[in-house]
Order: sequence, then structure tokens, then C-alpha cells
Amino acid sequence: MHYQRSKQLFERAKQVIPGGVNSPVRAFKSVGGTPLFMSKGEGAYIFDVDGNRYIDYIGSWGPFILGHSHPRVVAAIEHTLKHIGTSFGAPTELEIELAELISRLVPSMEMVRMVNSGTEACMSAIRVARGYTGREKIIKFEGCYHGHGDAFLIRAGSGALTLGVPDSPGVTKGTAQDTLIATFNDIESVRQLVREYPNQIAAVIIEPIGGNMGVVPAHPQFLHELRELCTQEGIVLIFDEVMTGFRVALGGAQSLYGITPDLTTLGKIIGGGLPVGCYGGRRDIMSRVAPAGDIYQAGTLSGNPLAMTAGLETLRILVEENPYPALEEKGRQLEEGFTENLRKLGLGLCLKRVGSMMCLFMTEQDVTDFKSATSCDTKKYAQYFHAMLQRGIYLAPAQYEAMFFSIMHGEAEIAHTIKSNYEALEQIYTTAPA
Ligand code: KE4
Repeated sequence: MHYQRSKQLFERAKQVIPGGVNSPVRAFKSVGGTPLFMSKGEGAYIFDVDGNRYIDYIGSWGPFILGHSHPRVVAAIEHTLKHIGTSFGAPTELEIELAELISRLVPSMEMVRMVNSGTEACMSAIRVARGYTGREKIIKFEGCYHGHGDAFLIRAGSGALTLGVPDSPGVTKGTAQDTLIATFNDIESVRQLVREYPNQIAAVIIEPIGGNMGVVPAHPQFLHELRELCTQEGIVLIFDEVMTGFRVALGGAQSLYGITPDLTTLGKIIGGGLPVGCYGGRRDIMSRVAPAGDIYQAGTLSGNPLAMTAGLETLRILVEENPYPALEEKGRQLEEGFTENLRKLGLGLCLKRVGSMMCLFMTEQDVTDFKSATSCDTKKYAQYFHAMLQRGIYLAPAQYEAMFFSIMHGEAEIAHTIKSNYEALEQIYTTAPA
């Protein structure tokens, strides 16, 4: 494989775009090499500008559970483009339809407000929780990522962790002092903060299944105790399901755990590949959002018809086709194949999967939180990433992310991935360095 055109485009991009990319995790910083510029997506595959084809395990970081360019989604977008329009800055029926569908599928979301990204959804949910409770502190968990809002760039995961800036410059002390950090899967670390800051904590925000320090599911007991603690303390419990919403189940992670959060944030899949986020939850809380209430939040393109269409069609297909059993079977095959490879190679690496999100950690520790996640050998991950890329498998260019697969990843793609995984691990773990 050669990457000439990507190399040229990257040099040109760096002249005018910081780091040559519009989101840091794309820059291959932690795996080395030139970020690949893509030319097309089709089903389970993406093609770079040099004509190389890859089985795609990023899927735009989650949205493409149906694969790239699903014909029904493309046709629906084309129809809206031709017969309705892209944006009015005025309400349309499409926004009601998507809000109603989300509320039906995620019953805890009695009311929903559309925004344009997961970051906006999380920022807004925190503001609403603070306005509703009159309190100022929030609790987040080390290694969880809720977008790039100032309140969240404290011990954050995903790209912030990958680039080693979990606490970004530019976040003021005033902001940082209101964000308290707890340990994922450790209820005592939360209780400790609640004792230290009585009646001052507005919200706890958590990814019920961490996807930004690799894939790290919350222990059910931990999550249930967190729910009880928030209820008894009058703290708003926010599930950040931007990644897990409609990914791990039609009702999201909250339906798997049987826990009702007070607010939920969504993104990715609900936009079907176009920019959409939303937040929503208890009617008594959401009724405080302007213009119904006094807590302000707004957005020029929020609820625009094009993005609503892509999200609506995607969710409608998920409801009609219920792909989750098939995705679970694909995941089981991948997980079993990887596990068998590790056994054959005598490697005890940690592998975590929930539904169609999975992570192979380059560590033999059981990964249950940020500390154990950061025991990974990221240099080994970089070698693994490139060894898989050479074999036509496009993984996240960072250890602290998830592999996502779609309904379009069939037997052939799964078999090739398992075979490539064996060869790549053999190459980097058993072949003596030259
Ligand atoms: P966006 O603002 O990037 O749409 O969503 C932020 C966000 C919020 N909450 C969770 C749980 C998320 O995973 C994300 C974004 N996920 C990353 C991938 N780990 C986006 C990729 C990127 O930053 O380019």
C-alpha cells in the first residue's frame, strides 16, 4: 500500500488547519504515520485517496451502525434536500418526529432538545442540571469523555487522553474547581466527594459503558448504587449515551442496566452521519429549558431538516430491522476469534466488548477504570494499528477508543479481521525486533 496522495494532502492541510485535521484523534499522533484522507465510504468499507480499501472499524466514531451510505438513508436525505430544504431557523415537523421517536425508544427522555454535537448535548445537560438544582459542582469520572466543553476537559478520555492533555490549557481554574473527579466503578470515590461537598453537587455525568478509555463497562452494582446515591442526595444523574445510545441496544445502555437516569445525552447514531446531538430526560427538569423555562440554550442549526431526516431514517431502520441480535452474533464471532488467537499466541491481553463496540487493550491487566486502562503499552498498540492497516483493517488510531462494527460487516469481513489480528499480534509480539 502507498499513501502518496494522503501525504500530499496532509502537508497542504497543515498549512491551514491546526495539525491538518478538524479533530485531534484523526491525526495518527499516537500511532505515527500520515493520517489517511478518505475518498468514499460504502457499507463496511472506506477508501482512501490513494485507492486503498479498508474494512472500517471506526464508522465515523459510532454513527454508522448501518454501514456507510445506507441506500435508504441516502435516498431520504436526497428527498429532503430536493423537496424541503436544509435549514430554516424555524420549526419543522421533522424535529417533532425525531423527538417523539427518541422519547418512545428511550422512555426516560420525556422531553428532548436537539443540538448539533455530543459536546453541545453534554454542555447543555450540565447547565440545565445546575440551573435546576441551584448547585454548582459536577462529578465526572477519570477517563470518561463528554466532548470538549471546558467543564469536561479535566482528566478526560479519548483524544485528550491520547494526546496527553487530559487537562487542557485554556480551561480556567474557576471552571476546573467546579468539576470534581471520581474513579470509574468505585462508588466510594463518589460518596467521598458527596461528603466533602454537601448540597453543592448539581450532577454526576457518566458514560454507563466507557468508550473513551477503550471499552470499559460500568459494573451493574456500581451503577445501581450511583443511581441510589443521586436520588437520595438530589443530584441529577446524567447518562452520556452519545456513543452507547442505539449502539448497544435500541434503548441504549440504560435499557441493558435497567437504570433510569434523570437526563441522557445522545449523538452519533441519531444523526445518521450528519451533525446531531440531543439531551433530554425528566419533564420537570427539561421544562426549565428556555423558552419554556429560564435556563438558556440555543442553536442556529439545531433540528435542521437534513440532519433530522438522516437520524429519523437511521432509527426507523433500527426499529424495523432490529439488527441487535445479528450484531451480537458478529461481536461474539470477533471476540471468540480474537480470544482464540491470544490463546494460540500465549498472550493474556485484555479484550472487552459490549454489543458492537469492542477494544483490545495492549495490557494483561483487567481494565476496569482509567488507571488500569493507562497500563496499556501504547507503542505496541501503534505497531498493532499499522500491522492491521497493512492488512486492510482500519482501526482507531489510538488505544483509548473503541472498535465499532456495523450490520454490513459480514462473514468475509469478520474472517479477514480475525486472520489479520492473529498475523498482526504474531508479528509484533513473537517476532524478535530486527
Ligand atoms: P462530539 O462533540 O464529538 O459529537 O461528541 C462528544 C462526545 C460526548 N460523549 C461521548 C461519550 C463521546 O464518545 C463523544 C465523542 N466521541 C469521540 C470518539 N471517542 C469523538 C471523536 C473525535 O473526538 O473526533
